Amino acid sequence: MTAPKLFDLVDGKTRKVSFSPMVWRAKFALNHKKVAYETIPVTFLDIPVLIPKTCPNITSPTVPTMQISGNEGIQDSLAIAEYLEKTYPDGPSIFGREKSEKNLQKFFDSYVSSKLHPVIQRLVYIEMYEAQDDDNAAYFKSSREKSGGNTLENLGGDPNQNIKELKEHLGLIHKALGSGEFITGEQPGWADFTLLAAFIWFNSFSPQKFEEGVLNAFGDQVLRNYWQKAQALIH
Ligand SMILES: N[C@@H](CCC(=O)N[C@@H](CS)C(=O)NCC(=O)O)C(=O)O
Repeated sequence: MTAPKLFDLVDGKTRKVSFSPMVWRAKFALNHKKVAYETIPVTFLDIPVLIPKTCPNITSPTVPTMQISGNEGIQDSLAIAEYLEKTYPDGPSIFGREKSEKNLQKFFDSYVSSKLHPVIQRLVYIEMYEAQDDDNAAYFKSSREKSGGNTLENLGGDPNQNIKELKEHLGLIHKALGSGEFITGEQPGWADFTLLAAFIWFNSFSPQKFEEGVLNAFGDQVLRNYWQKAQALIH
């Protein structure tokens, strides 16, 4: 079997910073299954051009998309993780062996996507814009302003209010991590991958706000220890 190829979103300026939370979910899943893979770095503007060229079955391209045998592409982070779980059943499980575990992890995934992603997005709109080259910056600004119905600055809102809201949403997670384990116990799983991927996205664009809004949010070491332990999984 040839190594799968993962389209990986990078910044327009250096083309080196891999920041997409959804791509990171897929990378964690690949690493967890110990599957060797290649990455194809793409900027926002490369996505609609390069993905359908390589994987003609993908007609509304987004990242992550993973090219498997032939030119077939699998799109969507959860679909990629489910494909890996099915294709490599003997490796460590991503979702847990019981259906109930998978259901709970999908619930956690929804919590991260619906509660943490919007507030992190507001906190890093400007930094994401500034990390792009001219063409990607123009695309990022116009696409987000069109869908959000406001300027990037206004979409970002009040940073202090955002940090406060982030802390509120992290409260239950902080409590769950108090045991010192991963969300899924001794071994990390899909729930951890969704959370850590969101942290990577935030930290890539604003290490300072990440420090304040996540690592220092609760006046103890719980989230810092979790982040530190997770570094071994980030590659
Ligand atoms: N549900 C999809 C979401 C994919 C998605 O929205 N990806 C974003 C990057 S995180 C994207 O491709 N954006 C392209 C754009 O904004 O032009 C998944 O989990 O993979």
